Amino acid sequence: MEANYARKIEDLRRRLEGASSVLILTHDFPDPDCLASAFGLVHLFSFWGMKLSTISFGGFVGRAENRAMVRFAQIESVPFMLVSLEDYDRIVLVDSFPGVGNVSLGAEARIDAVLDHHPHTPPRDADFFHDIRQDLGATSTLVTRYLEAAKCPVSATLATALFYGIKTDTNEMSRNASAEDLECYKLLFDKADHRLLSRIEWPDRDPEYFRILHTAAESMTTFGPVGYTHLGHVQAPDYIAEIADLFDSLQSIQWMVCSGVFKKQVYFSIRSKDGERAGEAAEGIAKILGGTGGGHSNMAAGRVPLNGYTQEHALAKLVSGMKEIFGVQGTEGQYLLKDRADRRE
Ligand SMILES: [Mn+2]
Repeated sequence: MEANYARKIEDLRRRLEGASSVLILTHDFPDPDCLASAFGLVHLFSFWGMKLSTISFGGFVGRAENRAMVRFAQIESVPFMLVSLEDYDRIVLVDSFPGVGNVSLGAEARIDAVLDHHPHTPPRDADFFHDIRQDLGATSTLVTRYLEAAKCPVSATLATALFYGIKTDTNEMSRNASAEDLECYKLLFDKADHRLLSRIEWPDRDPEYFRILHTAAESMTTFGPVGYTHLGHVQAPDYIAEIADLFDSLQSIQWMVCSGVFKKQVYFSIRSKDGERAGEAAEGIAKILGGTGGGHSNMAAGRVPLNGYTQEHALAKLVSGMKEIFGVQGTEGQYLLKDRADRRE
């Protein structure tokens, strides 16, 4: 195992050799795992003598916890729209894969390295460095291994970020967590700054969060074992994932689907309690609606352009697609809060 990482990081180092600037790209609406991974790579690359590594993403950081992480760990980034690709000698993609749709980088752009743990298979003739570890619950685990193998010092702040990345992506070691994730989790636990961690995990929240909670509860509908809620327009798409996580805890359901509209696209997140076919379902629903989707067996997401259709039309299609994919076409929806309509008056 160790030797494997040593070889991998040697490949990566060679791939970056001679570069003085590296652009590290994450998903447009980054989660703690990709932020921590990118932050870890900044440390690794500077340890390797690269003068400039810049973290960038197309959207912004939405969840209060993630914003707290960026602020307290001082993870610096540049908005993708302000980045000139030609200013960078190398481009590295973390926690994502070329052409997946959640990264602003154009399909024609050159990529030098990809580090990911989502189920993607690089083409045989891929001319970029790639380490795609589907067996890992978090890219942060992979980056922790790289730092270890490179003997790069890990500060308490970096350890905290990586720990939180693994913790959130594996839902505290309960989701897709491998022995390696657990090993890194323990290692980072000892190195982390737990006061900093607590400030990240219990952040101040803006009123928008509470408005969304209210909307989510009011719109929550069950179709047998499938829960569904729609948040309307959201200020950041990661609220959708957050609500999917929270509402997946409803007793009676096996699957949870949450949708919302952001910048003329319907975003949706799917959770599966038993870790069954969430990724497949997201792909299937996206296919029916003409969008993109995919993910893990127990957590997945997708997005569909409105293409001039109204939100209502798109949602009706989303709901019928969802019912088809989960095989609950004949089931009538039940509001979680039965008196929803009355209470609205
Ligand atoms: Mn991840």
